[in-house]
Amino acid sequence: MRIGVVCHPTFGGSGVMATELANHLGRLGHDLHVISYALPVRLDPFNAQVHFHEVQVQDYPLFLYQPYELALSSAMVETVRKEKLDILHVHYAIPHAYAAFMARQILMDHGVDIPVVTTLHGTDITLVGQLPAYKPAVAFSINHSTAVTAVSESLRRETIAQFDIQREILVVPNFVDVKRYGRGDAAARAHIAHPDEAILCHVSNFRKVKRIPDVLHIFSKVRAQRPSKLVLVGDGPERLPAERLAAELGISQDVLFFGKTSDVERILGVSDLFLLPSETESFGLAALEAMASSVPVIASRAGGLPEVITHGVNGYLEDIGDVSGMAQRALHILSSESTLAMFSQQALEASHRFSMEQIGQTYLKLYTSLIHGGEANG
Ligand code: GMT
Repeated sequence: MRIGVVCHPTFGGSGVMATELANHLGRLGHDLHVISYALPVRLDPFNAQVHFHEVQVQDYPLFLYQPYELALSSAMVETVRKEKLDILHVHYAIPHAYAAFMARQILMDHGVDIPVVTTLHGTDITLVGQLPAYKPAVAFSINHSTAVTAVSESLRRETIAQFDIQREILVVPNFVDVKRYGRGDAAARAHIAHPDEAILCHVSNFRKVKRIPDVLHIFSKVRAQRPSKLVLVGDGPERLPAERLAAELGISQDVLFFGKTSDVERILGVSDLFLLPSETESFGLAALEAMASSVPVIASRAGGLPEVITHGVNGYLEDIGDVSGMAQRALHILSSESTLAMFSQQALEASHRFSMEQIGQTYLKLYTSLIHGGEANG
């Protein structure tokens, strides 16, 4: 199959999912053409089946804002025609689903009718998609995609509740390549913490929705009861305020800001607990990656997180903002080696429900049915 993929190239979960899916399908022998404004971080340079096409945005002094969607639609048209693509899969509705609709219309004038799959990831529906400047265009492009998938049942329901949706939306959850993750040894751990210290971890793009202050307050309460370190991976607008809050709480010496590192697997591999107290989270790919590294998760009972984490089995879910409850749960998991080992083992087992092989097949089946004119969902 010849598949076009459109995604944001950044560290966010939708770009990671799109890229890992492209890498995986490429390894299965399909031809993948990834279209974006920059090389996606996780795109495998050693996979000859995966090709990158950069969107060229032309500058012109008349414009205050350069028309990226136009350039993207043109790049899609050009790539579909040149590479004879069978299908386009766009990740994150804004602006990709809208640009894909235009590309499809243009291609029809060239006698090409290409199916478009739109995958909704989260804030394209729950936050950005709600802004009046985008909402009608998001609803329109969801209704006019050939097929639409959402990464959780919660996101599917939210989309239907928030937009005037005239079509079916399939749930295809995110996945993890469990082979990439594993436990690090004592020597690796020693780089971060003393042998008697627990290692708590958080990975995100440090935006308000992640409730970074809650991460610090939970850690501060845990640290008051037992020696521990907090590793923060990622960067974004909430990072500087977080550094200030850590100082105010007097915990700076035990909070390590690692920024945008590509060593997430190794860090998860030495972590004991993962914290994700988000305001909303359509799925929580970072939590799934932690679980694949045998790390239990303390999270908020929000969005699609209960579809990934089972309360009391591979972590705990508490109300949004309940930092005391989350700290208590963290301390319980860390209370003995056997409790931690049990939660860790159960986290690893749960991650296998979201295997890359299985979800990859689900997407391939969807593509096949659409290429052959099927009405997979609408
Ligand atoms: O909003 C973000 O955090 C970024 C966004 C993205 O595009 O990367 O993340 C969303 O998509 C991820 C991949 O499907 C999900 O795992 C995240 O839960 C989701 N984020 C939110 O819903 C806040």
